[in-house]
Amino acid sequence: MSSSASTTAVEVSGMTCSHCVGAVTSELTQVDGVTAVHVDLATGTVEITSDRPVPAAVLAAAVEAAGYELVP
Ligand SMILES: [Cu+2]
Repeated sequence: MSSSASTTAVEVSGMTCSHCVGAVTSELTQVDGVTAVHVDLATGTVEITSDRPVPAAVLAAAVEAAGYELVP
């Protein structure tokens, strides 16, 4: 694991089942620099690991592309 990797936790609203988790995970995984995505469905928390800092707006756009919303 690289020491320059960073992990960001965000909250996503609207996820209700494993399909939602899959959609959000798939969109975020395609974001440039993102190396891992872990979704906690119970809390709506999404942990994003990237090999470089990823702007919050880029993460928000990916979550929206999946059909969900980032909680500010
Ligand atoms: Cu669902």
